[in-house]
Amino acid sequence: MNRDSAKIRIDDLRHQIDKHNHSYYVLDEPVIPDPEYDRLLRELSELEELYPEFVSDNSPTKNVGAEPLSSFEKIEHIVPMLSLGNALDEDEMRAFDKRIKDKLSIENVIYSAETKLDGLAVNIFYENGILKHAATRGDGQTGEDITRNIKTIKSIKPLLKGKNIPERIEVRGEVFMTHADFRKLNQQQEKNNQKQFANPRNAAAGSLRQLDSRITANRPLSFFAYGIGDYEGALDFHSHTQVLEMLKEWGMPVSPESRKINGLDEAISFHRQISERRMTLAYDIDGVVFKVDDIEQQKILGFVSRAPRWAIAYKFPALEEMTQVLDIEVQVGRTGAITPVARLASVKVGGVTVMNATLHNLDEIRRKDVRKNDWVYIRRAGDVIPEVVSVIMDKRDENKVVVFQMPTQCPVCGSDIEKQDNEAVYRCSGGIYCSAQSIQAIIHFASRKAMNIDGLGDKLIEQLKQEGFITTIADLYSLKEKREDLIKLARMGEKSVDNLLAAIEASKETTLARFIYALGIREVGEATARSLAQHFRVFQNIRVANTDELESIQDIGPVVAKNIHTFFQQEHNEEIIERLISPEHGGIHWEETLQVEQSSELTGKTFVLTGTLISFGRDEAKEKLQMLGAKVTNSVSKNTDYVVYGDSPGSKFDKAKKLGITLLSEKAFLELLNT
Ligand code: D41
Repeated sequence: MNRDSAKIRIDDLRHQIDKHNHSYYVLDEPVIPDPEYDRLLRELSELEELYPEFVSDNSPTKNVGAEPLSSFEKIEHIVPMLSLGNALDEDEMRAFDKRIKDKLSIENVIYSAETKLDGLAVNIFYENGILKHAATRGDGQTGEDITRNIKTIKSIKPLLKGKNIPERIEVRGEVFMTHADFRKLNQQQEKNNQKQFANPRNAAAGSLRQLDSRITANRPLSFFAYGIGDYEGALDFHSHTQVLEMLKEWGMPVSPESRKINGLDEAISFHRQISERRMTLAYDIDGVVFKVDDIEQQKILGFVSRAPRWAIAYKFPALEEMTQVLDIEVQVGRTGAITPVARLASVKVGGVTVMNATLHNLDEIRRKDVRKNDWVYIRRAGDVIPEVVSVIMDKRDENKVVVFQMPTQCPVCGSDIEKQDNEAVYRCSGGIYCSAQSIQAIIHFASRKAMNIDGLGDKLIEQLKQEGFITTIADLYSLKEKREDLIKLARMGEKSVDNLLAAIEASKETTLARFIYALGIREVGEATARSLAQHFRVFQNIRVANTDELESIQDIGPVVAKNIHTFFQQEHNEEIIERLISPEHGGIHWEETLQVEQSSELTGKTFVLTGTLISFGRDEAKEKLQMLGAKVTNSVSKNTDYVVYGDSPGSKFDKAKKLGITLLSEKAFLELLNT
């Protein structure tokens, strides 16, 4: 690069960084992730070092941070709030350690280490132990007066307690938000139709910089103190460790993850330990801060351009990165839930290469407005599944992005995709047929309360599926033809194969209720399966029942009725059921106590019952009608053939009259049954 192009690049970088500073510090809405920002800033410092003639006091390298918002009062810090240098890898950490040893002419450095919280630095000023005012870090010299907001944070005490309280002291620390509080806040924001925060840091920043402190009071903010600024009073400390101890004694919260460190090797290993535990902490951290523990040594080291030479932030790989969405596809979970997934241009996030990120569900895609070809932030936080945080709208090319459409057919098995009105998720209705769900389906089918196949556990099912012995539950009943192959299977002896085949054989004799339950229809548990068996008696009637009929059964609401109906509507499911119950194949059977009489005058007729019947209970009447092949539904419509009324009939009686439907008194009904 020559001098001219360096000048152009320097100007360009300064312009970009200024813009990002404004987005980050003033608007609390960063446009690029931190590592991207760090790269720009580093490139600029390097160029300024190579071409000192272009160094300027207005450069963002000289002035990290932003002007305070005009709407807050300004407060000057008594002692400036310094910034922190970074080490991005072990080599840079070694170089830092070496600089200190050289400068102090010592062999080994004692550090005080603490987690680096990803929040906002603040300065809290106490006079005679009373909280007087508090300010954001601002540009390091002057911050914004956020006293009233700081006072709403529960862990920050308005009075210092204990002995040796100085006449005046500046306490420095970091305001942040825990993951749990962040999630709660975003849920609350959604309920109130307010904007979502992209991450806990933005949420903390947005909450702290409210002009109305009543809003801040409702935001769950936390605080850890990490040091002191100016003070006046007889304080007795010689190390940073003692400073933290002192702060703790006065009642200030201090990070529990702080420790004295003996030398570089221990520092590196502490950084690694914290890095491994990072995902399990309740809040975001982006590194470990190492500070020379001895205050005298700190004084000798001093600082360069607003950063102390005695401290460094040894950073972790960032948890947020940006990349491009190559496509949006759907995945089918073990329970049939359809989850949209963003396929990404691969990117390293938190030290792991990420190529996919979950988009959770369709509502989420619409809310974030994520489209194919968009640039997005990817985040790996508390858990390990990376997610799309937000779209970088600045980078959207309207001509290239494609709006996502939920497919209507399962990508794995082709069955219909269904959604229930009260749920955000879409589901594959393929149940027992869909191979994405079949393991789960087979495990359920074989379980004790279903077909009760002894010895067919989760592990074995998985193995049988992997080796191609079974794909659906129907295949279990052909296993006997593969006895010899099964014996060859790892860990399966002759005896255990025969035991398994015998258990499968024994499962064929069952009850209708168990069989229905075993099919694993969504939300059809044991009790519902029993109600269905009791009501319909004959399996065939369940298979053809419409949702009205199903809803007429106690405890079956519209959602479950729809699940049952949709299940039997799927051709694939019907094929499997046929195989299971056909005598030539599965041979599953049960005693059908009540058979439908061949045909009667009432076959196919629809009845509604209303009022109290004297000769028999409502259920008994229903049963009798069903035995004769009639249907009994709950509500009167133009499809109703007869309405039977007992004592004090309800509105169904009036409706039937209006629609001109044949009304039967109990006496007339009995006569009809007897013909
Ligand atoms: O947890 C932190 N974010 C943190 C920030 C920390 N644990 N210690 C810090 N120490 C300093 C010095 C060494 C300059 C007193 C800091 C910061 N500074 C800091 N935070 C924001 C800018 C600088």
